[in-house]
Amino acid sequence: MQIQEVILRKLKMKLIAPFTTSFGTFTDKDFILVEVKNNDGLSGWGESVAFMSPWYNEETVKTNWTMLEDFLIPMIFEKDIQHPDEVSERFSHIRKNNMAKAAIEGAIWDLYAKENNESLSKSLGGSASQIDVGISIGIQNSVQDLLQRIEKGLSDGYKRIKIKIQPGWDVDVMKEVRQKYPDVPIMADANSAYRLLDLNVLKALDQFDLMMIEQPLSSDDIVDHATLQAELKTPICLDESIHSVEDARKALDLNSCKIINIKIGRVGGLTEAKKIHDLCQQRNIPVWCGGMLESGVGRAHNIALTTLSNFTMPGDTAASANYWTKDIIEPEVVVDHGVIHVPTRAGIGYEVNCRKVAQFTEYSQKYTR
Ligand code: OSB
Ligand code: MG
Repeated sequence: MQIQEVILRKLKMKLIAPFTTSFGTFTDKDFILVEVKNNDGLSGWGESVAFMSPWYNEETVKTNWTMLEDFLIPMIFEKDIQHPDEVSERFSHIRKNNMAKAAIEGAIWDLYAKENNESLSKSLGGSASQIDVGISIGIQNSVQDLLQRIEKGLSDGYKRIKIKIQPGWDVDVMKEVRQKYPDVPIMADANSAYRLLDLNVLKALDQFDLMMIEQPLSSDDIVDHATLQAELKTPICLDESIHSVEDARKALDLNSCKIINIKIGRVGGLTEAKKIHDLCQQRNIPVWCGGMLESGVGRAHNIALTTLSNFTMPGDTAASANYWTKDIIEPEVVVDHGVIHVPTRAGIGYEVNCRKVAQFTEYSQKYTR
């Protein structure tokens, strides 16, 4: 593969409803869309999942733009690529900046699949024709609002409900949720809002028979999580703490978690995501695909990754309509009885709607080999 041109676009899309986590509230989604073009004018698409502020990890839209412009794009132009697995290898002497790396690596994977006239799912070694999905519900203003959101999620067919928690929005809230929905598969995501000192609160969540609790402790921790897991019945799932297959190996060696949430951006791309998937499969650790409020492009990458065989738990890749009035892909991602039917067309399997992209683009820059 020879990449002839890269186009970066900064988009802003309004979320249908604000999304609140323990680290902040999103009303809009600001992100970078990456387009890579080969000699034949074929395009591959990738999406950076970095936010405007460094509150989920240390990256931002601006740091990603700088990394892409100053380092990653020039490295892609340096020499041809035989296989997308070479991209993460080529980037390996640049520390972290995983979301920036993943954005362009994802575009190259899409282009590679299109050049081979096969689906991205197939290029990655995936085989599922449909994937199970759940929904992630942000912190609400009232328990009443939360119960309404759960009701809507269930009537839309989602296979499990993830509820964001934080100190003061946890045990009492979950009690009411369980009263109304005793049997629904429910999990909690704390986004690092607790410390070991909060053990009593976290232990109190055990009574609700949650599928898992996601990232209860610090975003960089795997040691305290091991201490906590030994005390909890509820399985811990790590999100923020896992940036690589090496991180995953260490967390599993320490028994810091029983489940891993794989996000392509957080781990630096699809190649690393596959490695984590494979390691977890060997160790009998289930994985599922996390979400970062992606547009259709990032969503399509998540869907392709989720077709690998150890993605045995419903992911966070909900329907386009859960986030956007109008997504930037055609067709949009739809969820039918809690499943997404995996597209079989070449590459990410959805057409990027250039008119919509233009409408949401605030600025863009073209780079030529
Ligand atoms: O921790 O999984 C998370 C959204 C933004 C930042 C972090 C997270 C989330 C979600 C939403 O839980 C997942 C989605 O619907 O895309
Ligand atoms: Mg999470």
